[in-house]
Amino acid sequence: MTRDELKAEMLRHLQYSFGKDPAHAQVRDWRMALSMAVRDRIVEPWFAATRATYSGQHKRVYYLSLEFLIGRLLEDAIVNLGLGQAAREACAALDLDFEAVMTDEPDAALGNGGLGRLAACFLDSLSTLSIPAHGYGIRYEHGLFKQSFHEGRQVEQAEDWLNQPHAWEFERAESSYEIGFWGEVEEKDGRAIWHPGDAVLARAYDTPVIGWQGRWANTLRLWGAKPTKLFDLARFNTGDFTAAAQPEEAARTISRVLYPDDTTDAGRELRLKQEYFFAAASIRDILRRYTSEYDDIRRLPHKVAIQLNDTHPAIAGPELVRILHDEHGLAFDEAVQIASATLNYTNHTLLPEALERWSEGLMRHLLPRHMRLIEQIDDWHARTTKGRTLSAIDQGSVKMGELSFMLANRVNGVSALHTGLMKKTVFAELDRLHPDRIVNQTNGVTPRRWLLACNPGLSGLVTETIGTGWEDDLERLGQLDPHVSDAGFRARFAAVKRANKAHLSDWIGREMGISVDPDAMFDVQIKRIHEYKRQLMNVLDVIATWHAMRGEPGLDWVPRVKIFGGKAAPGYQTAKEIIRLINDVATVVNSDPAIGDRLKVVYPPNYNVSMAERLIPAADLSEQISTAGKEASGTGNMKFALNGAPTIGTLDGANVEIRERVGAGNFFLFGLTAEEAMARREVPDHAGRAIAASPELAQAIAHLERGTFSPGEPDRYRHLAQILRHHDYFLVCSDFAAYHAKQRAVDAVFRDRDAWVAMAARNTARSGWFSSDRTIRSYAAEIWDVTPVEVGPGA
Ligand code: DL6
Repeated sequence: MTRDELKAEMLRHLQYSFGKDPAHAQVRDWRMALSMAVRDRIVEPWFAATRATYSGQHKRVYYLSLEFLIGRLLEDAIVNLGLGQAAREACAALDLDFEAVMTDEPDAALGNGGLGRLAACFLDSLSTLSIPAHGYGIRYEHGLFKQSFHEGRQVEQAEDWLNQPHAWEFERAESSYEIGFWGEVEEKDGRAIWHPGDAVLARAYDTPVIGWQGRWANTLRLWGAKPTKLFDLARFNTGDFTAAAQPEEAARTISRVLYPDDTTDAGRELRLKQEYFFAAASIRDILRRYTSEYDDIRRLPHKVAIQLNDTHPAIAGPELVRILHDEHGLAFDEAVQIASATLNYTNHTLLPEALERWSEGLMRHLLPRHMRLIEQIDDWHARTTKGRTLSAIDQGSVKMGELSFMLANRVNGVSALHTGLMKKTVFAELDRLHPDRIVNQTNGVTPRRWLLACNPGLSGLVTETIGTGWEDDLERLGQLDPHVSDAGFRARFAAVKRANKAHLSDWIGREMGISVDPDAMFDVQIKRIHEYKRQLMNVLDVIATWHAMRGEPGLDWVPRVKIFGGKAAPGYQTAKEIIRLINDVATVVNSDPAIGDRLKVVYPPNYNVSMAERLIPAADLSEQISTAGKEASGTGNMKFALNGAPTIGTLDGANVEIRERVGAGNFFLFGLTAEEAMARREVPDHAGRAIAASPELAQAIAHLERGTFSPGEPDRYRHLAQILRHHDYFLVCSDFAAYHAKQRAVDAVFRDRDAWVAMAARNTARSGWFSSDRTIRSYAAEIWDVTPVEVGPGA
C-alpha cells in the first residue's frame, strides 16, 4: 500500500465511517481513520485463514485466558503488515504528528501482568506461525486500574478504555449464548438435567490478530455479558426505574471489571461467575464450530486442543464433561476421557496464595451440576489411578490446580526451574501417578513488538548487520555475535542505546520534572509490586548507596538512575507501603544537593505495556531479583536481554535459562538458590543474623526506623522494618549483602564502557531463543499436536 493509497483510505474513513470534515478532525478522529484503513487490510487474510482452516479440516487451538494484556494494537498491525513507512508518510502528507496519532490509542489493559502479556505474545506468534487458533477471554469494560500517586501513595481509578470507540473489534450479535447459574439438578431416567435459576447472555466481540507479514490472522474472541431480558417495562411503568434496569446492571457486572487483584478474597463470587461465564461460552462456541464440521463427537481431541491459561478457565473441564455426558449422552467415563484428551493446563505460579481454591459451598450453590461432576471426576481419578489419597476436594474447597491436572492431556510449567519445582512440590503426587503429563514450555516474547516496533534504532542496526529475516526467526540474532568483537559495531550499538536513553531522559523531564543524565546507568525494575519480586531489596540498596555517597562524597561514584514501575494489588497493604517508600526515598534523594546527579530515583505512575515499550529499549541494567523459587518464569527479563540490558538477578524462573544462553560472564548473578532459600528459612533468626553481618543493611533499616524518609511520620515504615527483622519470608536480608556487593561489580564494569557495551550486545545476540515463536512451536509439537498451515503469498 502506498502513501497515497493509505492517505486516501484515511480520508475516506474519516468522512464516511466517522462523518468528520478533515478541517475539524481531532487526533482521535485521525487515529480511528488510520486504524480503519489498516484494519481493512487485515480482513482479507483473516477470511483466507478461516477458509483455509475449514477446507483443510485443520486441527484448531483454543487458548482460554481471563487475561489478554494486548496494549495498543495499531502499531502491531502496522508493523506486521509492513505499513510503517506508508503510515508515517501518509500522516506527514496530512500534516499530522505521527507519534501523537499512534499514542492516542488507549492501552487495552485486559490483564494484571506477565500471565496476560504472555497470552498476547502467544496470539501474535500463533498468527505468525499460521496455526489456526482462537483466543477466548472477557471483554472487560474496565481493564486494570489507572494508578496515580498522591503524597507517594498509590491511588486507583477505574480504567476506561471503552469510553471511546474501539477500532479493532467486530460485534457478533448472532454469536450469543445463554449462560446459566444457580438453580437445581433434576435426575430423570438416569440422566441429570440442570435447571439454572438465572442466566445471562454471552455476546462475542471479535478482534482479528494479524501475524508477521500479513500471512495469517486468527481471532481473539472476547465475551461481553448482556441480560437475557432487556428491560422490565412493567416495573418501569410503575415508576421503579432502578428496579427496571436491574437485570441489565446485574448482567453487565460480570464483564465490567478485570479482577483487580490476584491475591485477595474480595469479590470471590463475582470472580467465579466470570470464570464460568467465559469458560462456558467458549466451550459452547468450540463445540458449535466442531459439530458444524464433524459428526462424531468422540473425535473431538483430533480436531481441537484447548489450553487453559492457569486455573482461571478450569471450570471449562467440568463444563465440557457436562455437555458430553448430559447433552450428548456419552457415558461418564468416556466423556471424561474425551475431555481430558482435549484439555491442557499451564501452571504459572507455585505461590500458595495464588493457587485457586473455591469453597465447595459456593461452587455447589452457583454451579450445582458442576460440583456434582467435580466429585465424580475426583472419584474417577481415584478409581483409575489408585491414587486414593489424592483429591481435588479438600477441607471444603475445590483445588482448581488438581482438578485441571486430572482433566488434562498435558500440564506445563513456564520455565525449566519452575517445571522442576512443580514436580517436586505442588504436583508431586500427581506427577508420580502421571509421570509423562508434566512438560516444560519456557515462556517467550514476540520480537515484533519487543524489538522491531519498540526499538527502531536497535532493530535497524540488527537488520543492517545481518539482514532481515530475524523478525520471525529470532535465533538468527546469533549472527551478531562475531560482530561484537568489532569496535565499529560496538560503537553503533552504544550510539543506539545512548539515543534511546536521551529520548527517555526527555520524557522523564517532561512527565515528571526530574532531570536525569543520559550518561548515567539506567537501572530498571518494572513489574507488579510484590514482596517476592523484592522491590524492597532494591530500594534498600538505594538507601545504602545514598548513605555511602553522603559519607564519601569525594569518591568517583558511577552515576545511576534507579527506575521503578509497577502497580500493587489494591488490597495488598505491604506492597502499597513499598510503593510509598520508593516515592519517599525519591523525594529525599532527588533533592539532596550532596548527591546531585549521581543518584536519582524515578517512579513514573501507571506502568503499562506502552510504558514498558518506552523504558526497556533505554535500560542499561535489568533487575530480576526475586527470591529464588518464587518467580515462575518472568518475561520482562527476556525483553531486557533482547534489548541489550544485562541482568542482575537470582537463579530464578527463566533467569536460569537466560544466563545459560547469554553466558555467565554477561549476567550479574547473586543470591541464594531455590534450595538454599528453602534451607535458609529453617535457620532461626536468619534475618537478624544477616542484618548483624551487613552494616549497610543495618544502616538502611535504621533509616526506615528513624523516619529519615518520612520526617513528619517517623513510624511510617516501622511495619516494613518489622517484616524485615522478624518475618522475612522472602529473604531480603539474607540476600542483601550479595546483592549490594554485586551492584558494585556492576558499577565496575559500567565504568569500562567498552566492556559494558560488549556485554550488552552479547545479551541481544544471544537472546534469540526467547522468542514466543519458539515457545508456540514447542506447544504445537509437544502439547497440541498441530502443524502450521502452509500459506502462499496472499493466501
Ligand atoms: O507465565 C507468565 C507469568 C510468569 O512469567 C511470571 O513469573 C508469573 O508470576 C506469572 N504468574 C501469574 C499467576 N499468578 N500469580 N502470581 O501471573 O505468569
